[in-house]
Amino acid sequence: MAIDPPQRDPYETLHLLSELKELVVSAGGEALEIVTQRREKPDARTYLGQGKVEELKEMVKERGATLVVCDDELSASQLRNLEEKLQVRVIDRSQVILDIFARRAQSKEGKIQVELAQLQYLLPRLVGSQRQLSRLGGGIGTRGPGETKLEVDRRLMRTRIHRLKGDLEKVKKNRSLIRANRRKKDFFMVSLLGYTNAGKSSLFQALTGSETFISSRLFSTLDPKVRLLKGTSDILLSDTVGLIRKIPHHLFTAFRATLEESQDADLIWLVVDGSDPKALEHIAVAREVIATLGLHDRPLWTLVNKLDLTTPGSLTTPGSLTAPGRVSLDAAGYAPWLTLLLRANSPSLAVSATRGDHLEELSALVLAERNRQRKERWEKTLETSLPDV
Ligand SMILES: Nc1nc2c(ncn2[C@@H]2O[C@H](COP(=O)(O)OP(=O)(O)OP(=O)(O)O)[C@@H](O)[C@H]2O)c(=O)[nH]1
Ligand SMILES: [Mg+2]
Repeated sequence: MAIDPPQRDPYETLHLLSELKELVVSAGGEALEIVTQRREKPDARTYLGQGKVEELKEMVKERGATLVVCDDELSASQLRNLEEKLQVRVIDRSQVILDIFARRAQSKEGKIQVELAQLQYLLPRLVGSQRQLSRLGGGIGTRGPGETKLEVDRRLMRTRIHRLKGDLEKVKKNRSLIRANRRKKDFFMVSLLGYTNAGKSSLFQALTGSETFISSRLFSTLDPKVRLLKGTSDILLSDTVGLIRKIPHHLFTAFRATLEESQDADLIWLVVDGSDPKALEHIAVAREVIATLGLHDRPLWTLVNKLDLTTPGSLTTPGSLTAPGRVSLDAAGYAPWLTLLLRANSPSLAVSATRGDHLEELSALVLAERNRQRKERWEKTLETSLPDV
């Protein structure tokens, strides 16, 4: 559910909710109904208005729903009031994302990060609340490495948070040692960043030949992976966790250590799903994160992926009503909006990780970029070491 403010384009609300639906599915749930209410701002007590809550209650009963998910973050009292009225569990978007992360966490580092984010999210929501976590039962938002620990009291939660932060520091140190080692060996580092489901891991797999977990569910990758680009001995690709809009704050902080794998990037590939009507927005979200990580000064190429899906037959043109069959292709054989996307984000290249389009070209371009950067560095060292005349 979400409110649909009058100043917002109604399609925008639907897009937000269809992404929320994807998140619910990725967390192992099934979305039965979408509920929106046109109003300026959320009701302070129950998020939706009184009448709408009643309507929702009926719907929950009728459809046998066991969970209500809100796209916006809910306060502790909104959660409590809604649960009381609806008689089912209510969670928000952040909790769904946290839950997916908890399911996917494999490595020790991933587990620490998720548990930390879960505890930090829950702590303020327990204060003054009557919610008893132990009574919540199963379902989305209750799973994960933190599950049993969530039943201990707040004081213990704080101690646990403290301990996890310490553990994370150790992980960070370890990572930076590995990175320093890599730097010494003068590897050329390419970091793949981008919205979740853009195809980063698919591209990584195609270019390195190493098996990776790939799926149409959101947040398939949590742990960063680094491998050599096929046919080279000094170019490393690093695949990392996907991004999403409104990423829960604590999760972002917790996963910073993971994202910092990109800290040494000599080149960033911003991977985007070119067949997604929201491609432009996904690029904006990724750019914001890249800036937050202090990487905006690095050379960045936009890789518009899933070229195989952007043929006129399957094309979804953002904001336009052009009938698919009537899109005329330009000289490059691309639909006009794809060319616009490429131009607006240049340097850029359209690729298909699964069909292999332009991957050889991409590898060749990386080699050239590595040589260019090396030459530039040598020239700089030469300049500084030459005596003044
Ligand atoms: N048609 C098509 N599908 C692709 C292409 N590249 C990736 N996919 C599909 O897109 C989905 C997501 O791919 P991933 O490689 O897991 O995406 P990701 O960016 O690593 O996603 P996260 O790890 O969740 O951030 C999978 O179902 C892939 O099979 C492509 O070039 N064409
Ligand atoms: Mg991935």
